[in-house]
Amino acid sequence: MNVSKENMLLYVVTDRTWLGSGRLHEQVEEILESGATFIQLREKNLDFDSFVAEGKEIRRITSKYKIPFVINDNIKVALAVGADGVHVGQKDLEAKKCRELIGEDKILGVSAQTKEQALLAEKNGADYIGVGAVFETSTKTDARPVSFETLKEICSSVSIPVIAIGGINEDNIVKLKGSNIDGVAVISAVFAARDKKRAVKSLLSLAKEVVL
Ligand code: TZP
Ligand code: MG
Repeated sequence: MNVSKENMLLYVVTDRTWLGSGRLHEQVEEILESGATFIQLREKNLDFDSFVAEGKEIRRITSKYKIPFVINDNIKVALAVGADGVHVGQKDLEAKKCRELIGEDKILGVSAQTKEQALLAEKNGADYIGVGAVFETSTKTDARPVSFETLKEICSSVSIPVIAIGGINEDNIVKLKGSNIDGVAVISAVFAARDKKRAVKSLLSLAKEVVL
């Protein structure tokens, strides 16, 4: 499935770390209402049934807002939920195998840290590439740093959309200008924010400036 470049602008990845007593799907609704253009459900500690139940709630909301919705790293969950696709990293199932399992109609996102990985992912059926960590982050402790030069090189090498991820916030997002990315992916800049609506609106308008 082709994803439109407009959908890559502000890609929000879920995280329960700052959830407190709230419900994740309610936060996702707030985030979509405020203009997020893509949602990835990322769960590292849920069992299959709870992951699917959560996914179905978020599926309902993303459908209502007509926003693409992918599941991190778990094809079985993605299919059970009726998500639009999956996102996999370099340590997960390889892109080619993922594409075979999900079929041509689903979205396949792949994380890459080098030009070679990005080109291979594109060849193997990826619809977009996530590149990072572009800045320091404590959200994913094993994230490898990717330089601005490498980010730029990846953008000019592949013809599918590229989004940057890792430590991106309202203060540093402008530093990505000139890299030729199609959007940014964030976790803590939205989920750790006290006012998520304000954070999303601000990041979206900054992302538009960076991508232009
Ligand atoms: N992949 C590379 S960095 C990262 C992921 C999932 C974490 C992004 O989280 P944050 O809070 O936006 O730095
Ligand atoms: Mg992964």
